[in-house]
Amino acid sequence: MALERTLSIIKPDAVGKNVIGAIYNRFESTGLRIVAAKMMHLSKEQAEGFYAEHKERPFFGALVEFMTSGPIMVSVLEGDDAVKRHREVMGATNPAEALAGTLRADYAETIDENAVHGSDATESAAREIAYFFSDEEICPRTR
Ligand code: RTP
Ligand code: MG
Repeated sequence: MALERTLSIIKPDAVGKNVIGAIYNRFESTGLRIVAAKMMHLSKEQAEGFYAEHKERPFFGALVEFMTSGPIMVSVLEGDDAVKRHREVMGATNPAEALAGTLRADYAETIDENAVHGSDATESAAREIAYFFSDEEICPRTR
């Protein structure tokens, strides 16, 4: 198994529900380590840039509006197979299809407001981490 990093976003709906700690707890108990974190309230430009790959999709406008509707918690998670492991903890994009015990089953209401984001591959993880964090802001494990 490879040690990987992935980008996590706790989205405005979940921050509004006051479950940042509960979600971090789930990451830690599944073997993922938080190596960088910050709270942000994205501008329209920042949200559009982050989701640029979706700009032709019909849900793009609603997605940007949602992601700018309140603060988010952005984190870098590190661990063995972190990208896949994180996606498993998150559950399916549509919470109606998310397995019991996943974050989206527990905290998401709809496909549009689905509590969390996670990078979908190591390449997108590298790009997404660099979108929000400088190298100096990432603090790998030392003990
Ligand atoms: P994410 O990027 O947020 O981790 O979610 P994902 O990979 O599971 O889903 P993706 O296809 O990348 O879509 C990004 C976000 O856009 C919203 N979405 N809405 N109404 C729809 O059909 C629809 N499809 C996607 C969701 O908020 C999704 O997380
Ligand atoms: Mg995605």
